[in-house]
Amino acid sequence: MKPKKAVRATVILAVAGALTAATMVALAPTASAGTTLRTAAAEKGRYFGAAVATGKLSTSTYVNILNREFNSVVAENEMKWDATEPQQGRFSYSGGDRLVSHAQANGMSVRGHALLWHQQQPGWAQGLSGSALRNAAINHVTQVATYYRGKIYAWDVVNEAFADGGSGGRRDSNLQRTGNDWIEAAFRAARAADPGAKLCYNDYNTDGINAKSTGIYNMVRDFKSRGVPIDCVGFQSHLGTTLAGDYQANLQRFADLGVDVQITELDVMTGSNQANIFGAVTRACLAVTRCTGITVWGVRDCDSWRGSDNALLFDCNGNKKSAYDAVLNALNSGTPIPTTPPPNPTTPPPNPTTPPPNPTTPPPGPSGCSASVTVNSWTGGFVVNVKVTAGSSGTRGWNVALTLPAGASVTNTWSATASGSSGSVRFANVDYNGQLAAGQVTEFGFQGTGTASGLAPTCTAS
Ligand code: 9MR
Repeated sequence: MKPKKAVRATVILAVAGALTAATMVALAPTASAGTTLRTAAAEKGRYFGAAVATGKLSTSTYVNILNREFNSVVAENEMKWDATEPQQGRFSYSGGDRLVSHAQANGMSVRGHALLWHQQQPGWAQGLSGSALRNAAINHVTQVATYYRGKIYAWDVVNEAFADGGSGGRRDSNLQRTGNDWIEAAFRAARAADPGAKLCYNDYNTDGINAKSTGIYNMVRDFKSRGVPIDCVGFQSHLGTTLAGDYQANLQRFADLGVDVQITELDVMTGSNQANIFGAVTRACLAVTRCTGITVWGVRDCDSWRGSDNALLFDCNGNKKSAYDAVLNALNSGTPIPTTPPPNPTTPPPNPTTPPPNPTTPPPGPSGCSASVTVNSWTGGFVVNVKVTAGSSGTRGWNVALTLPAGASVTNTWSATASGSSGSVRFANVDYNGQLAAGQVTEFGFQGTGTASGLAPTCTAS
């Protein structure tokens, strides 16, 4: 996509101001000024990240800036579908692994980009449609998110699925033609594969309240109301020479739905307004409590996909630009994420005459264990997420049995070991999730072909 250059009037955000009294009370004391982007952002409880081309990790100017200034990275290309599954079912993680190792060695978190996107699909996927494509896409999400489980702070599960222009609807693509539920199927599969990662929807031309951002807003609201797992929305922010006056208000309306927001691919057209816009975007993020971090889409101007736009914070020699100073100043003067307010000292203590709960009463719940399933199906396939809850004695291990309808079969399983693939199937715990304390919950999942209706799991503890 191209950055949109003519965006409304030239309105630079005047941020701050709008803190409620309650928030003010809860703020941490002002921290000392950070001298790098990463320290300044960390002092405000945020990350500051860059998109990285792993091939440049051996260029010293590049890597010196990266390590000094950034505490989050995202692969510019190496974790996309064409890179990670170049042939169907054959996965390649070398580029992504290199970035993850670099991040781990340098105290950086990793954003994962992107599990599903209509662009940069491998040729074999471009040639698929219908349930074959749906199965392949969900399998891709499952495999890649499982492989990187525990290493990714936030995944762009789905990238750029909404149309430009005024429709506010979905973009046509091979993925969209598998059925409108492809996005929620992807989010459910990602949650089952890596329950610890934040799951984001990511898009561009959403830098303000407009038809496209409103379409996404409505999807997120719908997902939250139906329990589809979504944790965050990424605003790419490939910007031109102006910034929408409601940029911050747009972030805030998403945050008010109960998701985090992140600026995920920031770059800005060169010119007299560039530093102002970088500063205004940074201030907007810091003024929104749930804006957890900012990523710029590259390190130096010459690293950028935008070529002669000179759209980043460092020039080609690695010198800081005035845009850098604007961002650093905005970070240092921004609002820290509020700490949890201390309990109100004027609240009266609980009534001392209320008898304490009887300590000999056993905790509620049966001994053994119980299991429940969430099924996400589409024509020809399904993903099942199984929640195992330990009873009052806890478990040393567990076994879940269920019967699949005729014609259904399991194609892969995560966080459990399956015996059998059709009819009666049993799933046993793996090493790390067998031992559960009373009431503790663990989850595993499996994917299959056919239909998985009416599943009635039974759980046996050992
Ligand atoms: O910066 C990426 C560039 O190297 C690739 O050639 C391009 C391929 O489509 O993707 C660029 O990154 C895009 C990102 O993945 C999604 N949002 C738009 C970014 C810029 O096009």
